[in-house]
Amino acid sequence: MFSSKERFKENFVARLEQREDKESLQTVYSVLTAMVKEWTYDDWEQTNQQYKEQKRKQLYYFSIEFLMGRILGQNLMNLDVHGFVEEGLKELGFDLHAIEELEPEPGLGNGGLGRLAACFMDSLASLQLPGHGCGLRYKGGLFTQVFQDGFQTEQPTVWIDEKEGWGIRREELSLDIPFFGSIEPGIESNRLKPVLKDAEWIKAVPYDYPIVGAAGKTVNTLRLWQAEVSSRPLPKGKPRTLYEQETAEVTDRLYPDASLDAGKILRLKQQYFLCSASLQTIVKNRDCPLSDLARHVAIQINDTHPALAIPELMRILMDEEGMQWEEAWGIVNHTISYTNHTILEEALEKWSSSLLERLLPRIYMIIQEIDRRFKEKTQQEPLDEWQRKKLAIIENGVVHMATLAVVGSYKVNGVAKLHTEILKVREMKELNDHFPHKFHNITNGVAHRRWLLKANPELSSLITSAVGDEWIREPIKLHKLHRFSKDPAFLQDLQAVKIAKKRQLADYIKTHQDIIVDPESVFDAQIKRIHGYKRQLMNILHIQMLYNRILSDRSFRPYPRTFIFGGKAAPSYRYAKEVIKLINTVADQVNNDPLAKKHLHIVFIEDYSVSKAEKIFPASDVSEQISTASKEASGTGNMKFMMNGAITLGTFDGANLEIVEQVGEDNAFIFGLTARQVMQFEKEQSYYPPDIIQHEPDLQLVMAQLLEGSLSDGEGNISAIRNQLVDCNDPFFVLKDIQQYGKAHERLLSAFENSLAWQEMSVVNIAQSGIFSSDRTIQEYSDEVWQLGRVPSNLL
Ligand code: GPV
Repeated sequence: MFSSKERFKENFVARLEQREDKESLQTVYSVLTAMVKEWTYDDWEQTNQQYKEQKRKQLYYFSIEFLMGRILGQNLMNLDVHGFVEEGLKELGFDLHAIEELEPEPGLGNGGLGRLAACFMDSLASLQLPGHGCGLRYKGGLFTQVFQDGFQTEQPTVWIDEKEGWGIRREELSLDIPFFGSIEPGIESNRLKPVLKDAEWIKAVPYDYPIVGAAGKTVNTLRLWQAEVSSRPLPKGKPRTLYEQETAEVTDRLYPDASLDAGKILRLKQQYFLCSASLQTIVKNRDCPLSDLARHVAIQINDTHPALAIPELMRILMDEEGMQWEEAWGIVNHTISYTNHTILEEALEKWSSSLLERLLPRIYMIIQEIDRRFKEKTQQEPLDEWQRKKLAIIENGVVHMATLAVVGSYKVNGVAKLHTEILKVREMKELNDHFPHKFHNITNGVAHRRWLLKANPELSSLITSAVGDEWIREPIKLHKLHRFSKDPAFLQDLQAVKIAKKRQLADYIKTHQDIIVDPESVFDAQIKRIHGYKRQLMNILHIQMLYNRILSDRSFRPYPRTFIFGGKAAPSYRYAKEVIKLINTVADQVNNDPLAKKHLHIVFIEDYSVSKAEKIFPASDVSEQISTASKEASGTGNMKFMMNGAITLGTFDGANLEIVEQVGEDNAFIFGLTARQVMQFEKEQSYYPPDIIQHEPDLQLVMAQLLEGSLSDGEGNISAIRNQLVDCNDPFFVLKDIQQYGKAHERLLSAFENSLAWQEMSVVNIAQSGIFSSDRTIQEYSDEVWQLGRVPSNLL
């Protein structure tokens, strides 16, 4: 690696000279990527060597999604060479930023869960902990979102770049994974061994991606499996072309919403494919006797999508390694731990027994036995029928994956205090009563290095110039900023940075969406997947109410605001797609109204992604976190806004509560029903929206516009929204909370008009954001669950 700008330039120029199309930015990208790969791969080999020699416990993080974002810039940053590479390239006439944008963005995740996995990878390597990711190499990541006439349409995207990409194909580590077939008793070395007959085998080929820790040196591995045709014979009667087609499908695309695609055999195949390939490899490559596995390996399952790891590890230990049930169960139960990310009923995974049995006959037998033994155990306990149901893994022809995950794990965690509490006292009460020491909380966190250092270099420099750069390795040191919360010069600088970031975003919006927005206006952003419980509907209805009032009330001339939306809807989620159309409809009306546009602008950023998020968080003044209380397990966008100085406008939900705990009620705008109130209404079924609408004329008007008038006309069709609000009694309490939401906006707006006081709030938010670093989160997992030891790099 190069220690100076000059050496870098020399080497870079020498390599560029050997290329044909020297002038094109694409060539520059290719040369630079090749150089960074070389630096990375050296350290990678060394890290692997060290792990092998030191025989330290290794963590494997199993996840069906890893939403990594672009890699080149991040690696330059973590290798600590971003500064001089940027300067060196500039002197040669190239713009590093433009080069970075050429990298195709891997979209191997849907949202929070997948991005969390990516932040965890960064923190593991940065803390010099031996932790690796295991996932799938989907050919098409999440679809590209294109608006046509305000409607979302989806276009397939292929992100894989075989030539410049970061992955290394490890053909020699390939293995075959069986599906279908039937189990027959067999005998091997004098013991019974179930034999799988007539299975259909799919080859799993690993691609390894380097994960560079901060300050370089530690390079962990993200291993993504790709499905390919196996050389084994096909079962009788299976047409070759059908087999080839089905095989290609296994890692062809990411499911855009687990709960809406429930029951799909392909999804189950993906899950088993990931678990089996990863576990077989882990067991084979262990550096300890099998009986010691739990002391040498920790496996974390990211929600229940990889919960088949539990029966699959049982199968490997028993069928392949000859272990008895009790011993195997002891190992599984001390190796695997589970993170729950939702209590939404529809998102709790269930599989039909018959489907599981057909696709994975041996795995199903093992699940049945786990269930039988667990039922036997709980037999003595005085439980009613309902409680027994809540403890059943298999019930009425359905396999409950969350129950399997809890029973098979040694630790189960929720992702924010409130969420864990709801799990313990309500959703999983019976399981928690039975296993009182299993459940605990580990609040989510995000990588400051990507979401502050990389996304907001301007703010990062300001912070560093004030308090030094320790915060980069230890985000909790951001506390030191408190000293500046009353320093007018600092507050002015902070405001100048925010304005600069808002200008950059405004330029982007002008170029890409042809909308002119005012950087002096309040930038108010809600960026996340479009979902009923996240209540983008409440946001847009409130904007429509503001619009109505501007038109009808000549004295109402509010401070200018720009409302920014971003997010995708699952292609089959009708309601969410109608919300997108509705936002675009209101945006068209408002943005083109000569009077209203002086006060309100609405921008729906098309095709929201990690790289677009990196532009929006730093430019936002207000962070919309308005989910129905109790529904958002944690939220992680809320933390990214906070560290960039935006103020939370939110409900008492998920990690919002912990943000408020950190900054105090004076430095956030909190409104609406509490989780307790929501759950009470749900229990009593006592919420009746018409009672509310009746007493609120402005709400009446907006409902009329929505249900019969200007917002429902033409193709703007809102039957699914109508169904939710009217027929289903507004299950997300949009109309119940919307007035309080409006009030909170009013408080916020008057606070914004005192700009020094606003900046002061902003400083407090940045200063208190350290606790939401994924470094802290990962340290907690390591201390409480994985028990990893730091492997200091001896390469420095
Ligand atoms: I389950 N989450 C997600 O993005 N996808 C899923 O399939 C499931 C959960 C999210 C939660 O909704 C967020 O509240 C949470 O912050 C995030 O997971 C990370 O924990």
